[in-house]
Amino acid sequence: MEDCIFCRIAQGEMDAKILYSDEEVVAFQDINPQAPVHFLVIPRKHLHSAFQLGEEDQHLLYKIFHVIREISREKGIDQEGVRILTNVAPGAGQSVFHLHFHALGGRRMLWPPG
Ligand code: DGP
Repeated sequence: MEDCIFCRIAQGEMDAKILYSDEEVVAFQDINPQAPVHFLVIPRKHLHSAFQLGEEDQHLLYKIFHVIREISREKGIDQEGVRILTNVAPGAGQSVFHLHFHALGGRRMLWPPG
């Protein structure tokens, strides 16, 4: 989608610190990190949110979680704990309307979240 910033990052038209990229998914540092480690993993396919996932996207979900695990290992946070989340709709905090999973670590996570 032309006016989607995450599509533009995935296509290399906008700068981001890319951590991983293949034909299906892209991972990059969050521009406004909320923890010592905070990255996002997105499908290249433009989906508005997790609620637009279809049965045909099952592999994509596996892939996203696989990439999160691998990057978490590389960053050395996989053992101590990683908060993985996706916001759906503004009321839950979604501000970019291209499906993305946050992965946060490197500090103690609180529950309940704000
Ligand atoms: P959410 O609020 O759940 O939709 O998360 C959107 C996240 O995206 C937020 O943590 C900040 C991040 N973000 C927004 N714009 C950019 C950008 O242009 N580059 C990068 N790297 N991250 C962005």
